Amino acid sequence: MINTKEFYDYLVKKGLDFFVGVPDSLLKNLCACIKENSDSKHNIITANEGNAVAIACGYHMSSNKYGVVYMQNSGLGNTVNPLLSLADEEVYNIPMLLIIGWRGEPGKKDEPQHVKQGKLTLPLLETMGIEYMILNSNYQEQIDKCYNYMKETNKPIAVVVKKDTFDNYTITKEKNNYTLTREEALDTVLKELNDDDFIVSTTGKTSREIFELREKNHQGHANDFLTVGSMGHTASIAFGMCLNTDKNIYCIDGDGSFIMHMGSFAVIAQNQCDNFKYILINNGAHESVGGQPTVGFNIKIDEILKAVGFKNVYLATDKEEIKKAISKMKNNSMEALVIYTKQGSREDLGRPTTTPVENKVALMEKISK
Ligand SMILES: Cc1ncc(C[n+]2csc(CCOP(=O)(O)OP(=O)(O)O)c2C)c(N)n1
Repeated sequence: MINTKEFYDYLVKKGLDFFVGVPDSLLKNLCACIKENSDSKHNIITANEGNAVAIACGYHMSSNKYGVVYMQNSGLGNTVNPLLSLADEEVYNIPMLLIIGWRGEPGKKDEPQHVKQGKLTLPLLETMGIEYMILNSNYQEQIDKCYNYMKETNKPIAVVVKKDTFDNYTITKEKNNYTLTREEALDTVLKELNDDDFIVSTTGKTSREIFELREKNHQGHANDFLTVGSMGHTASIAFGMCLNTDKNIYCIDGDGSFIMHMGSFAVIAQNQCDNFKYILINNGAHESVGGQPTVGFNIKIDEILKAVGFKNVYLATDKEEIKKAISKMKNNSMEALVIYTKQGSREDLGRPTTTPVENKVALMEKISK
């Protein structure tokens, strides 16, 4: 295993001291180390991975230094456009060091949403003409090579990081004063919905907790679409569903996911679907992948939603407020609820035991009734 702090220190020593990206579960320790040791001008946690590449490009142009862009391979798709039409040697030819967490590495067991992405991670880099190396304990030599490559070619280069590459580095989680956990908030929401209401829930622990709550309550899973991958698109999936059914669709989102593709809300809200019900659980963090902060607590999400066309946005910090808000949302059009929670989840939280296709088929059958 690589000592995380020594790796970080080596990057900084090389002048690779500007970090930008979206946190990843595999890079949890590295992201924690970057967060703890870099100030806010040297670590920008971005809305999505494409933004991170673009920021690294801007950074290079004003500093002539190389940005370090960190991400999960799930986010590689978000980077394709800026890597190929901005940083590419045939366009502006801008160097940066990509650090990519390799979920779904072939031969290693991982969740369904990571399998295809894992298989295609290296071929995708090859197709994009991006040189890469798989990070190992000779990292000093590897980073030296990356550095020289960027200097000589002005091209992006990637290091791909396997599971358990970095040793433990714990983040001091930013404490907030909220008392509800996400799971308690979800439990309260689920109890307010009935068998005719459908859910589209966001990537990460939200969907895992919903799955387990349904198991606990012997309710089945046919009412829930668990967006296991495709982070940031939950609201768009829910909106697409709303267009062809009278059933109420409750989108249950996270702040990281909301921020990732915030532009989609302008279009969704302007379409004013009566049955689109939006619930955002705001814990101010990417809790599912290690608790790195989002800007969720610094921005007024209710005002943003209202500004794009939601008619009313409720705020809740306890169970009673959640219940009250949902009873109103049920009958009103284009209303939303933002629930503020603390961070944290159960150690023994499981994962869905049904496959994504089983999940989809069951939902399609039920929603058509
Ligand atoms: C495009 C993409 N980037 C990154 C990830 C890794 N990832 C999975 S869940 C998650 C955090 C989600 O944060 P938020 O929506 O605030 O929900 P929370 O985990 O706090 O409940 C991240 C970054 C991903 N799955 N897809």
